[in-house]
Amino acid sequence: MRRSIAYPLAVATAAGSMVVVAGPASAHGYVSSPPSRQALCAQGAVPDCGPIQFEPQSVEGPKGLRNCHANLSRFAVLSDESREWPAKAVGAKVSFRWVLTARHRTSTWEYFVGGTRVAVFDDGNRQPDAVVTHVVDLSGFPGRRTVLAVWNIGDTPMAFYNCVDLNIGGGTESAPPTGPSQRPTATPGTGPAPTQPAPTQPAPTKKPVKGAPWKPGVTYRIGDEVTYGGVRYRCRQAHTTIRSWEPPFTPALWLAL
Ligand SMILES: [Cu+2]
Repeated sequence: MRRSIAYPLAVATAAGSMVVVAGPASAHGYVSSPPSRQALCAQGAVPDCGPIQFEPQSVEGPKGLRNCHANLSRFAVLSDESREWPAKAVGAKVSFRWVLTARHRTSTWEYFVGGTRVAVFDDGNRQPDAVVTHVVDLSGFPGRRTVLAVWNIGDTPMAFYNCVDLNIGGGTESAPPTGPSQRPTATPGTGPAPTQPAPTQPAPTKKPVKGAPWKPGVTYRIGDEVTYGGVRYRCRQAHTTIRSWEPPFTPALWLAL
């Protein structure tokens, strides 16, 4: 699309590595939470994804497709089921959060499980906010599922596609079990049982420290403050960061202080 905002994608990170993407950067939108496959690639949670890791917002294709990569060969990894895509444990009602870097007029947002459309949100060709959240009832689809989330653009024939792997049911959002729970067994006759270790905790979430350097792969909330390039920024919209969305290039997300 021509109305995209081109964020500079050649950004020197603090580590000194250089991200270079050929051609104009197209910035559109993707599902950041629960993390879509492209978000997992961008966060580095799934390695070796190829170019999608630098532009998770760019899985764009004609309307009506029903796959994860919008028929784009350079993003084919997104439909590779041999990858072990981690499934986020969620309750029956799931809040899908999109981060949009180009707020295109929108006809509808659709959510599919298998061949079934489980939810549709009609925006009536309006311009959405930079962060859009939908609550979708997935109680009819327990267990491990791949949800296809689609953003249908209002003024072009195009749409954006996201596959989100979920483990649906079983209460609120929590980390998936990391293995059989360890239970110390007291050997009879050897005295008191060993001290019970703390029960398995959910994986610690990266909690931003106020004023700490901006980092990719961190979930920031409104009001969080970071430092980048010697400038302090305050988060304007909750989101999970990716490389190439450093605060100077994402005014919709960060307010310079
Ligand atoms: Cu666009």
